[in-house]
Amino acid sequence: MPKNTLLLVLSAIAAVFPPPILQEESPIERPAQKNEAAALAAGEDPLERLRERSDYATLDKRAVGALAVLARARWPKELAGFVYLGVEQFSAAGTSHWISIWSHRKTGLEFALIPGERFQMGSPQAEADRMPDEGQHWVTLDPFLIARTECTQEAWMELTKEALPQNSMLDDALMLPTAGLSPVEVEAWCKRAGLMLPTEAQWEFMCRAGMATAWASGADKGDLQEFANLGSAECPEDWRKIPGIVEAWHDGYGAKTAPVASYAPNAFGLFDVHGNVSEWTRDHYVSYDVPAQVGTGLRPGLSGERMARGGNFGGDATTARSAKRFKCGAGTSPGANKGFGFRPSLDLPFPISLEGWPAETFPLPPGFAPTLPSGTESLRFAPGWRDPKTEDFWSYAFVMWIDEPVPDSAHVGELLNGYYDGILSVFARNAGKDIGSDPVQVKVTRTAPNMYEAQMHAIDAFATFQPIDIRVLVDVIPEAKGPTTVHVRLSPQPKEHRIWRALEAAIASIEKP
Ligand SMILES: [Ca+2]
Repeated sequence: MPKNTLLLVLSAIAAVFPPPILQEESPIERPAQKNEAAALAAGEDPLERLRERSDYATLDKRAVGALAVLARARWPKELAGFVYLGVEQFSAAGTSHWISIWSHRKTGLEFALIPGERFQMGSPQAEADRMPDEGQHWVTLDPFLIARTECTQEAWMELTKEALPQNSMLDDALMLPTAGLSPVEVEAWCKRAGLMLPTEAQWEFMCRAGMATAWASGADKGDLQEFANLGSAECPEDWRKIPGIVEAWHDGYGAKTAPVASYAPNAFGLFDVHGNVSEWTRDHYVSYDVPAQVGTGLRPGLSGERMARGGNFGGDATTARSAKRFKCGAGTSPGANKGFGFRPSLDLPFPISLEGWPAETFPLPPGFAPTLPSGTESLRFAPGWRDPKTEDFWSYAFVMWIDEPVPDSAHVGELLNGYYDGILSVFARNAGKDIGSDPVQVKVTRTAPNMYEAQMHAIDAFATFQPIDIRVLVDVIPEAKGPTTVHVRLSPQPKEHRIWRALEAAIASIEKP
């Protein structure tokens, strides 16, 4: 029997429990906002750093406070709906982060400003009970706001000024999560509140709070006992006989939701990321073979199957893993399932200007590398791509549409090798320099299905005629019909450097000729 159906059947026989007691929160420290803002305002744009370096953005209390103040200048429209409360430090599983806290005016929910970062989504091969659809890969996120708790019944009604829809819990306890509503219903509420659902990638990033382990509480599932309302020893006898439903421990709540924030938060200060209710996400269920969009992490595609994350009061620790993807088929009626709720979020847009980035389009194979496949290539160059005095040096992006099947790792290496041996030899010859007959060596690593990262050692013939090490990211997008699309970004800059964001934007700006 699918777990969904089981929840429906069994929630009816849930035992009666004593009234919930809310955990008292530690007081929030309120920084001297003006001084901090002034201290940082003199330097470079700190929001650039907020986007790139979560260690900078969450390990330094002063910086987090100042960034929060400056964020209001950057996003006046988005943050007008919030009151800044201050910064607070959160610790879990030996990790600590400073996070700025915001109160959402229309709903009263508390939000955390989550820094942007490039993070590894999915589970490592060694994680117990992992599923094949959790392949590990890199996703780049911009900062976003997300509720510290699941949406409560109180917050829902605060906005609508009406009783909850019939499907919901209809419980007297206002601090219980809103549950039993379909993704369409909760999206309508979010829209009315000026909020949205988090993308699946945003959800996993905020859930992990920097932890690569199976749970935000660490690698040992026993630590979840203080951390999550899962299926537990309080559940009815029938539940405990079924594998995958309950853990042997007591967590204080049986076959029912707990008031939000009844358990310890993760290292970003977010409650109930594991358990209580599974949380709807913006994405439909789409394979990780489809690259996540840079910024929001959204994977485009309408499969009809909606994603929910984090597990709920009717599942064991495995079903609540950070990487676990739970899909609800188009034919099911998740709206009636009391194990499903949501946690609203808000994207903070970070448009990247590509002003001054020249674009060019060439037929393939190019004259300098006649062995390459036929097709078309479109490029966008960072303004200083041929100037070794700039951070843009050797930084550009291109899309190739090649009349060949999907290349594998070895073929990606051959493509890069052939391309750069050819083009550098031409540049060297034109400059009257000798860089030898084999100026390029490439080492390719597969980072996810159809995603590759290459280290390219080359003799630079664009400007310096000196050795240079270039990092190259290659995504291959298989097409059902027609040419294979290949995205290539390259730069000698380290992966944290802002140029990588611009290169992603450059790829996104390239349209098929
Ligand atoms: Ca949850």
